[in-house]
Formats: sequence, C-alpha cells, structure tokens
Amino acid sequence: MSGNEAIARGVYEAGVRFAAAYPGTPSTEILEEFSKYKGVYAEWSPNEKVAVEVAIGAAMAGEKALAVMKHVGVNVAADPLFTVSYTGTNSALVIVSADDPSLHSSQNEQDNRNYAKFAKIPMLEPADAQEAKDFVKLAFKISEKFDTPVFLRSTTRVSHSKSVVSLKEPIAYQDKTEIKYNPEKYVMVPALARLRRVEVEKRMQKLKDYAEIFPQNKMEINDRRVGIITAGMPYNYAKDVFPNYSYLKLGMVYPLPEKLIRKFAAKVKKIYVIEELDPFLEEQIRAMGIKVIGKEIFPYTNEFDPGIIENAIKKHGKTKALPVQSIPSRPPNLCPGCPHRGLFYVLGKQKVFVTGDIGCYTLSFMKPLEGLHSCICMGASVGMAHGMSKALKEKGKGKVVGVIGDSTFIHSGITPLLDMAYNKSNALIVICDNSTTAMTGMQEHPGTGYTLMGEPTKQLNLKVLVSALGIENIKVIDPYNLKETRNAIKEELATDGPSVIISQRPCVLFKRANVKIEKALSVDPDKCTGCKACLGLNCPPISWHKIEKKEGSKREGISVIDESLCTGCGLCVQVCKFGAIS
Ligand SMILES: Cc1ncc(C[n+]2csc(CCOP(=O)(O)OP(=O)(O)O)c2C)c(N)n1
Repeated sequence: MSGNEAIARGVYEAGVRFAAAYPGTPSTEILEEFSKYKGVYAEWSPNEKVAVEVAIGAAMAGEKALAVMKHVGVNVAADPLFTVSYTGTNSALVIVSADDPSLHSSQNEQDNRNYAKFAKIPMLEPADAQEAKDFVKLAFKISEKFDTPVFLRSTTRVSHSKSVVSLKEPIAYQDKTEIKYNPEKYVMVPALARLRRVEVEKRMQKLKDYAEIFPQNKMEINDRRVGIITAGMPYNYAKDVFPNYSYLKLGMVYPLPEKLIRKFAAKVKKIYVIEELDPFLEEQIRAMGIKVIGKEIFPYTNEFDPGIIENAIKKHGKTKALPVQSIPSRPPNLCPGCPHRGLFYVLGKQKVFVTGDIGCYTLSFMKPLEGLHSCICMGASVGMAHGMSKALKEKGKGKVVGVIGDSTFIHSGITPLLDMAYNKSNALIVICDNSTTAMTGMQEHPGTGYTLMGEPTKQLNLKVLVSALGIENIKVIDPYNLKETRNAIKEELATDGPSVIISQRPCVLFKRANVKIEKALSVDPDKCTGCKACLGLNCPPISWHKIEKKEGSKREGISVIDESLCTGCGLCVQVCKFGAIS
C-alpha cells in the first residue's frame, strides 16, 4: 500500500466512519481511498477550515472523526484547531497533515510539526505505510483517551511510497452518537476559555508522561559510539547507510519523552539529530541540556536521502549532497486542449498585471504565455487584485486582473470578491471554471453537482453567486473562442468598477464531462510561413522544424502538429494568420 492507502485503511480498521477533507497533494488519496470503504461517510468540504469544523462537529456529537489536508491546509484550518485544543473533542478527532519537504507540489515548505507545539496538540509521525496504518489507529486511541485532537504527520515520501502492510480486521463500528450539552467545555468565551487553558496544560503534562511509555518511541542500542535521534522517513535513510549505529526512533514527535531521551543520551557517546526541515527535535533536545549535532551539518531545506545523511556525517560539517543522476528537466505545461490556454494566451498579450492563484492555470506564468504574474496561496488572487487596483487606481495606473480556478474560488475566493463589491473595487476577476478540481486529480466540489461519494447533489451556480455578492458586470465566455475572450477582457478592462468573467469550459481530461476530442489538426506545409505564431500557445503537439532554405524564400522552418497529442481544440487555427492549420 501507499502511505495514503494505509492511512485510509487504518482509519477504517479503527472503526471510524466519518471523514472530511479538502484535496491537496500529497494528502488527496487518503479520502478518496477511505470513501471506498463500506458504510463510511466521507466528504470533500469547500476548504480545510470547513473540513476541520465538520469533523469537530461530528466528534462533539460522539462520532470518531478524521480531517485530512496538505500542510498549507492547516494554515487555513488553524483558527478552529487552536481552540478545539481547548475544548477537547468528546469523541476522537484526528487531523492528518501531509507535509511536502522539497515542495514537490506546493507553494512553500513549512514544517507542520511546529503546529503541534504551537496549538498544544500531540503529533505522531510514521516512517512507512505499515506505521502509517498503525499510527493513525493509535492517534484515535490517544484522542479518545486524552480528550484531545491528535495530529498525524505524513510527508510526501511516506504518503506516496509503497511498502508491505499487514491488515487487521476492522473493529466493528459502534454508534456512540448523542447530543450532550456542556457549555463550560464548548463555549469558548474568555471566562470559560481561561479555565480550559489550564486544562490544556494539565493534558500536556499527562501526554508528556504518556510519551515516555508510548510503544512507538523505540530505542535500538547497537554501536554505542554513535546515537541517532530521528523520526519519520529520515529514519529509513539513516538506517540505510548506518545500520549499526544506535537509534532512538520517535513515533510521537510532540510532546517529547524527555526521560527516554536522557536515557538514550546516557547510553551513547555522540548524538546526531536527523530531521528534515526545521530543527524541531534538535532545539527541544538542546533545551534539555543535551549536546547534539544537528543543523550545523544537515540541511534546513528539502527532503533528505541516504546520500545527504551519509555525506553530512562522514564529512562532519561539510554537507554536500551526492551528485544526483542527471535527467533532462521537463517543465510542466498545460495539457493539449486545456481550456485555460486560450484565456491565458489572450491575457498574456494585454498590458495588465494578472494576480494569479493556485491550480493548473498557474503554469501559464511561464514563457511563452506569461499570462499570470503572482501566486501566493489559494484565494489570494482576488484580494490582491483588489488591493493592487485600489493602490493604482487613484493614480490612474490602470486596472488589475485576478484569475482563480472554480475550486479555488469556492475554497477562499468568495469572501474577497464580496470585499471587492463592498469596497467598490476596480479589479477584473476571471474565474477559470473547468468544472472540476483538475490540479489534484479531478475532485468534486460544490460547483460540480456531485459529492465525493458519487451522489448527485445541489450544484452551485457561479453566476448567481457572483451576482448575489454584489458584482453587476458579469460575462460568461468560452476560452476556446479567442475573439470572444479578447473582446470580453478588453471591454471589462475599460469598464469602471468591479467585474467578473466566468471562463467556462470543462477540463479536457475530465471523464464525466465527456469532452469531445475533435479530429487532430495538421499544418499545410505549403501554407505555413514558419512565423512561429502558433508556438506562442505553448501547445504540446505543436513543434517547429527546420527545413532547407529554398532560393528566394525567407522560410527557415515550419510548424508540425503531433496528431497523437492534438485534441483539435482549434486555438492554433485562430492564431494562424495564413490559414495553414486545418
Ligand atoms: C490551502 C491549500 N489547500 C489545497 C491546496 C492544493 N491545491 C492546489 S490548487 C488546488 C485546486 C485547483 O483547482 P481549481 O482551482 O479548480 O483549478 P484547476 O486546477 O482545475 O485549474 C488545490 C486543491 C493548496 N495549494 N493550498
């Protein structure tokens, strides 16, 4: 199983039947897998904050509940998380945070172990798929026993690598749901929260004691000259290159078992702390007064591998990664037939700043499209476009465009658009509505008309929503039609006040949308002047081939379309001024 499949299985084996999430690599498959088990309820919530709140509600009603997200999702969900730490959970509540060292598919590389300390929530960290399954079950037990939310931290390498997992019979689901009224515990007004605050510290002390006997904090004493304190995937890397050293492998990374660490320190001569990203364990162990070697030789950034660890320890102080196998780089690109391409081809040709957002369309920042000029976090494009246009408008410096995908708009674009209407913005927002959450693999959302469980449901009408937020200038366009797209953008850029264009066409890879793949296009080599205009689309099937220069001709090459890739979307036909593509 992959780590993610194993987490889903572990949750099921723990007798848990309730889960909520918002997709995000590397966490997405956990809920997709969990939703396949019989008798479960699993939902895609509109964003991570909602997912956590849904799970808190379920737990408060007596149902063991899971919430899943990628690391940055925890930022979105942080508000309820920090306070559910005070209230406790009644039943069990586990939050999976899937971190992404090396930023394989993320906008930052934050180390979410810090959230455990910050929010005073215990955290377990597995090192492989078997542990992922076992630890999530333990997480539910700890949550129930200590009346606390519990974090399970995964990383991309744990979530996406596969190892052998042995299965157990799931414990039978027990319905323990009931409504309990307990305002002292659940109404966090200052007077009551102050009391709960004290309870949190008492609970942390109990958890510290528990960490000392937690069976997955394991000591392996071998060669006593070197001891390694580590957790998660780096344990495997270190064992790979130094199988004979002594280890303290921590399964619970917060709170730490101080006595056990001291015991280990007393048994070995020299200690290395091996951890990816922040010196999270290292700083806490140093604060215990224990001498360790850590970030002075290991990198702060990126994933580790056995070579990085071997090099750092052998060279001691001169960290240098082993040379990586050189493979040709393959920059990501929008797919052939992607509906975003037409929109960004047009946007890139306007002299206007485009605040971007996160989704497939972010790829259009690259040459030659260059249709997007910033990307901070989900939903940021709308607020940023508003802020920029407010700052620029009074000085007559023109309008700003913000672009946002449909899933991202629903996640966190609605409130900033309301702000735009409320505070009389002058920005133009384009919602790239491809009827799905494409970037993370076609997840449903409130605009698709289907739930995660595959049931048809109420479908959000984007146009009606945008209008209800107070936006009066709304246009719906087809981004395959370049003229319509160009005219709409030009018109709205010339209009005063806030406006929204909904650029609507389903993702070409979205199976349920049944996008008709047209016959592949081809270039007439006699008509092609070799002007390269079609290359401006950055469409994967189109390439340019050198030809032998003929006498009296300036033509140095021609465009060629790879029929096996072409979806016949027709953008290049519209771009070619010579009628060479048909
Ligand atoms: C807070 C947060 N949650 C999740 C993600 C992962 N993620 C990135 S973009 C995206 C949604 C993309 O869907 P959409 O906006 O519809 O654009 P599309 O990819 O379909 O073009 C998701 C879930 C993230 N980067 N940040």
